[in-house]
Amino acid sequence: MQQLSLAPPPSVSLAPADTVLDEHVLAAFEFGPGPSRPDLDARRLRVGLAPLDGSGLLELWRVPGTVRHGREGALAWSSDGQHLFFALEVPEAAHAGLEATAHAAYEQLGRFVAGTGTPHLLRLWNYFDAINEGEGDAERYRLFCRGRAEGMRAGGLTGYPAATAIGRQDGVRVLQVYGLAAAHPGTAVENPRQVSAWQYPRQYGPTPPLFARGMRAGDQLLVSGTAAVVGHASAHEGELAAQLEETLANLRSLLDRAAPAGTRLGAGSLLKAYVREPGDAAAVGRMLHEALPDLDGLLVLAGDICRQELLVELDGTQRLAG
Ligand code: 3EB
Repeated sequence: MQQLSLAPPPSVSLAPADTVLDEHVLAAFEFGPGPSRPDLDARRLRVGLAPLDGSGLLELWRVPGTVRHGREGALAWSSDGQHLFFALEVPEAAHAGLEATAHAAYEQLGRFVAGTGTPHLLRLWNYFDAINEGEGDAERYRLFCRGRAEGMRAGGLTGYPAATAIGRQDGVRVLQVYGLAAAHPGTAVENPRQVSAWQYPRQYGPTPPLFARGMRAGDQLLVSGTAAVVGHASAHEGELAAQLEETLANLRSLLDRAAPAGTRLGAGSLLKAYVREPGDAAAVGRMLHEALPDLDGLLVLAGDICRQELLVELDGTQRLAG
């Protein structure tokens, strides 16, 4: 198979909160309330989702090369020349609502990555408050989807990266868009159990979500937010355990399609679980450790899923068998 990514992809791990960020750290995610302070170190990103299991851990993205980092206006960046991490945090009050905010953020990040030697988007994370607020097509997730599509077009972004979109429960009206781009394109992968998100029918909103189910880069699969969506429909409304099992079936199906034989969910998987009800965290942690006893790591975070009826979503990274 052709190797598109010349530099090895970043390695991802969970680390203690007081880990010193050396020159090989591309990004360090912290979770929980508190201000994001990329002004102190552009690599230190904070997402206001309450950690419910794996509390206080950092999600660390490391590269073999030497990382430079800095800021350009509202955008924080870090790069070793092969991989670029970027973070945009845009107050919704700075624009006329969430749709315009998403438009502006995506246009800005499209223009920014185009001006670097690392223009190929691999992975994006989107976090914003109250994702399910608003009725029908006025739901904030749908407004975000529309603004994202407009901003991608305006910013010259073609092709769909792996992505996550999750609602914070913190009341802070700031759109956070974080991402990873590379000098060489990854290979986007879809899941045969699921309709591609960009082909979702009209009933889920006027503008479909633009993301790939996964992105393969070197010996790693970047796994998008995955929930109990089969075909295009939500399965097991209101049933936590059944939704989690369906989500694991989706992940296994994605690996069957995208990963070499010998890659299994478990060893080599680093997962984040987003749970709508904080009270579900312990059960989700228990079920995941039971199903995947050799998991590399798990963070359980309180977060809202983009469809009201979904209770849990997983994303993460998967090391591929050699
Ligand atoms: C889904 O399968 C669940 O809008 O970027 C997962 C991952 C979901 C990314 C996004 C949405 C997004 O449709 C929701």
